[in-house]
Amino acid sequence: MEDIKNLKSVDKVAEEILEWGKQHGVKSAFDRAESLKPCPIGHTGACCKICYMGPCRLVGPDAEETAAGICGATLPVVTARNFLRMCAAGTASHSDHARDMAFTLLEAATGEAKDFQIKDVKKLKKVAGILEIPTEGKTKEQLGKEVAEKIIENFGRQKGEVSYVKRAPKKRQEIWKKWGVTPRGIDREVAEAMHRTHMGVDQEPENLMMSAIKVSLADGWGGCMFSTDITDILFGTPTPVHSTASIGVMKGDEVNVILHGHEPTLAEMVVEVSTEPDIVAYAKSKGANGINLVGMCCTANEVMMRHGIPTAGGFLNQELSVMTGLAEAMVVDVQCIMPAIAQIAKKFHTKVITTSLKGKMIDAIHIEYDEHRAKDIAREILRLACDNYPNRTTEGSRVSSFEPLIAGFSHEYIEYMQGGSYRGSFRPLNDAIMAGRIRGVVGIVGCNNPRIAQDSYHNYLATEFIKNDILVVSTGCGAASCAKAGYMTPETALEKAGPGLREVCVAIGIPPILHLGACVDNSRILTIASHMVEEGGLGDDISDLPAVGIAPEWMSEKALAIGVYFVASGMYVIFGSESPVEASSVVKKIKTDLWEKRFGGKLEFINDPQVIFEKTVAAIDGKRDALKLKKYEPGKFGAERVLMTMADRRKLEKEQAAS
Ligand code: MSK
Repeated sequence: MEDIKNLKSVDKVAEEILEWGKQHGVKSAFDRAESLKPCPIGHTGACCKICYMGPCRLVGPDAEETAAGICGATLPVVTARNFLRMCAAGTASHSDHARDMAFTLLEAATGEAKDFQIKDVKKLKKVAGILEIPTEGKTKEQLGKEVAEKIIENFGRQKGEVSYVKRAPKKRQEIWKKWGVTPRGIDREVAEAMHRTHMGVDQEPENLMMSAIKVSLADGWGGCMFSTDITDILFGTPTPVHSTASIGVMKGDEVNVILHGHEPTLAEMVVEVSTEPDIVAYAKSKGANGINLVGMCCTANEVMMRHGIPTAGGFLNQELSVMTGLAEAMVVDVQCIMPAIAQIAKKFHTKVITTSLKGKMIDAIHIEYDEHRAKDIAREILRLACDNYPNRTTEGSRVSSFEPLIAGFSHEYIEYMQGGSYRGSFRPLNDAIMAGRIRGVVGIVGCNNPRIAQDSYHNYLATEFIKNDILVVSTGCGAASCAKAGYMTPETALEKAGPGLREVCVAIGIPPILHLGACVDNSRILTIASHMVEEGGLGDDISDLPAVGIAPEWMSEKALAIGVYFVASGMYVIFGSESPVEASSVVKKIKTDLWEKRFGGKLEFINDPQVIFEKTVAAIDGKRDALKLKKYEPGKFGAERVLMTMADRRKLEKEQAAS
């Protein structure tokens, strides 16, 4: 890793654009991260600004023991309070996204949002079953309405528990009950976290950190999981799809429209109308050969998983994609959108279009999304982009290389690929782990952060893990990193995976790094983990699985909430980059020792990918030992059931359909 220390990115195309920017005096977050050093208080102390007797700075060599704010809040209290607020903000963000999805489902079902339909009835029925809504004799619209209403009720629920809590293994639910962290309603947990952190309420670090667990559980087993399910119901549950990744997916002779942000509703409509003859003809009338849609951040993951729309990459590629000079429009909604894009766009011809009432931006064009006329708005946006095509100049770094990938691994498909429609299960995966063919599973998720060479930790860890027979599942910008590096193809298994993992991937025809979707789709990892427990042979709780969660280049509050809900679900979680609680040994002990004792999972911040790798492997091997599984040895496997190939599956399905 030494050689990447002086790099800004290991994404070759991004590097090319950054070089162009250097030569032409165009700066981006990569440059600002160099000139703007992180505030040192975050590393060595804490800053409290929740009331205006301060802000109070708690710094100094003995700050943990001696420093206090004007009210008397100590450094551990301030640190824990700040941490809890970050988790609450992360939960609020995912969950507000989920709420919008639920209202879209409701209006699609009642016919008020005519451009939306329920596409996946099988998934709708499955979700209805989990929510204990009878399905018999109901139209998909009736059922969709009931499902949407039940989910919406989960946000404002005051008592009881979030409906999806029961999807966790029984033992896990008991642990949550025992420690009083079972989330009630999503909004209630966010409101309570904000209340507890108001001046003069919760003064105990341990109590504050337990609240962080509770509010984050409302995110994972609430907001994120609801969002994933509703998106599947409305737009289809993903199945493997071919696509491409890199900023170089933009085309020199077409109108390039970048879909950036998180909520897939408008993006789906843009995808639908982009092939309408009138729109294509309009693009041609402006001199272009057509319309090229390109994704960015998590909207990219959503439209890629369902339509194969190429991704221009994750968070740190947003300004760079404008710097190509090829973007006619960048359409944004909520989350992870840099305020800098409207400013950098002024140097080129790109129009930045904000579409959410929640997320406006100075110098951007605002076209407000309204689900009641979603397709009309999508057409308006595309026409505006087409109108802008003739304004394209020669300014910009033209780049054109990209990598192929296979995306679309929903948990349903992962189950299907291990046995087909009739015998789908997690048995083969569990068996492969028990036999030592697969050593364990790692989730590599989360953002990019300009404090770390872009993609370097993601890509290093992903390749090292698969080399060591560890299956990697990925979401968010982590998935974009591996995709841009060309690691998300089945061929990667042959080139880079260890012997056991390679055999499994070749038998099923999958990449050794599976693209599971957007940030909210981390819920798919929770579902997979729960199914693996249910399947048997790997313990009776998520905390028993030889699995680790990693966010190596994290930066957002959402990432933190995700990390904490994985810890609360029983997983060892490692974050790269810096720790927001570094200054307090009291808080550090809570998120490691205390949380491990209570939940079987812990949260560590380790800013060295080599150490992250070593600790992950040690944790996986430790879990294997605890389960008394065969000791992992590369190339030496225990007995296991034979994995079904695609051909076997088709044959079996034909036979069963015929019988
Ligand atoms: S977009 S939260 S930078 S993963 Fe979901 Fe990427 Fe992190 Fe945003």
